[in-house]
Amino acid sequence: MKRRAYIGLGSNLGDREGRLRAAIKALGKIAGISVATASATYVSAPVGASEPQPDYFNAVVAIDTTLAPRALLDALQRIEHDAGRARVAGERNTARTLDLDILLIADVIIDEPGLHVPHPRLQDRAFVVLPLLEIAPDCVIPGLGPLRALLPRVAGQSIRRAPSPAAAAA
Ligand code: GSY
Repeated sequence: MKRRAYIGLGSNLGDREGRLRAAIKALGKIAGISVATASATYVSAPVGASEPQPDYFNAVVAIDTTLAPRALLDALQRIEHDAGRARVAGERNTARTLDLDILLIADVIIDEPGLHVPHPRLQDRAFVVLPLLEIAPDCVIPGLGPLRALLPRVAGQSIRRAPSPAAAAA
């Protein structure tokens, strides 16, 4: 069964825009995933960082996938690993070469160790809500309702849209 899913991408180390482009390309090469649309790139200050870090580049892509949610998560973690992302147990809000998060998988709700869908902090982050709204304006978040209705929650967060689309030259 093929399902529409949305993946959040972020990078705040190294060639941030290049890393997003490479990650979208890598996603499209995985058997069982096809990339449907990519948002623009959005730039914002790190949320929750305890020490100075570079700004994040973020984007959201829509994919169609036949992978089971756990297999999708494994695939995303392999791409992160290949981009040099080191996961250190217990470390939160550290700078990272690449972060790939499952935001939504159709109308699926999952609450298991290490796998929470929809993404539990989706509604609090302008760097997720804005790019998602750009590519899926009529999206309804299971358990939360229409994505559009979340806009006021993140309206106070400072974020700008970069000129080139995340998938440019991918
Ligand atoms: O949640 C993913 C990593 N991350 C981000 C991010 O992607 N963008 C911004 N602006 N801040 C962030 N803080 C963390 S952690």
